[in-house]
Amino acid sequence: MTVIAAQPYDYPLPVDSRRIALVIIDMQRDFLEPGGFGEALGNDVSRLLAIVPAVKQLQDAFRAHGLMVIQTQEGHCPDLADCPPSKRERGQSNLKIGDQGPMGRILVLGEPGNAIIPDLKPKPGETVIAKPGKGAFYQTELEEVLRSHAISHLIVTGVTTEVCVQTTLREANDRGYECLLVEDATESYFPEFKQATLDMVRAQGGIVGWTATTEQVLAGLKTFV
Ligand code: C5J
Repeated sequence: MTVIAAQPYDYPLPVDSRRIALVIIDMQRDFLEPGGFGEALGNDVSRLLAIVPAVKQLQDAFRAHGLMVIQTQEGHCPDLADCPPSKRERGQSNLKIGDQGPMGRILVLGEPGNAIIPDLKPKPGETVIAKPGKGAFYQTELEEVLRSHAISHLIVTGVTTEVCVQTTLREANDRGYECLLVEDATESYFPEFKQATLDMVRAQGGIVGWTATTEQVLAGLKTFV
């Protein structure tokens, strides 16, 4: 059996490599770039930017092996019909979803700040899932896409670890997907929340899934495809 060295134990790869997909969550300008929404809220975005080379390495490797790469993008339609009032009203920030932010309307699809960062720009034909919630399965076509491509294994990356990444991992795990979270290709504005998420995912024999480094994933992929 081919595996990726991982925690809490080796991650078994499927016999058919086409069943594995890379999922890149919400690597959007507003969350990552200086001058964006994340920084306007007082967050240190350099923490998130630091994972871009690792995510890019994985994106390049999956593309080179002809494996599926899926990106997600948190955003709402311009009339905010898909944004629950609770989500818009939550918090005490002056900037709310739909307001004019430093890079266009906050969390509105099609706005400059809502785009995926240029370094990870999807290629024509690659799947991009626009999602109104934290989890990538909620009110999206993700499950249908995965089923139509017979995907069973998800290598998960992106931001932020304890919010959209963890929610998506849990949704995927409940749907039967074998999930591996890449330790150095995910990040949070809060280092302790990232660490807690890694610990939670792989606790109790991998109750939500596995974790491994980018290097371990790349080494596993090499023996696999
Ligand atoms: C947040 C995300 N934190 N991608 N989004 O609102 O984690």
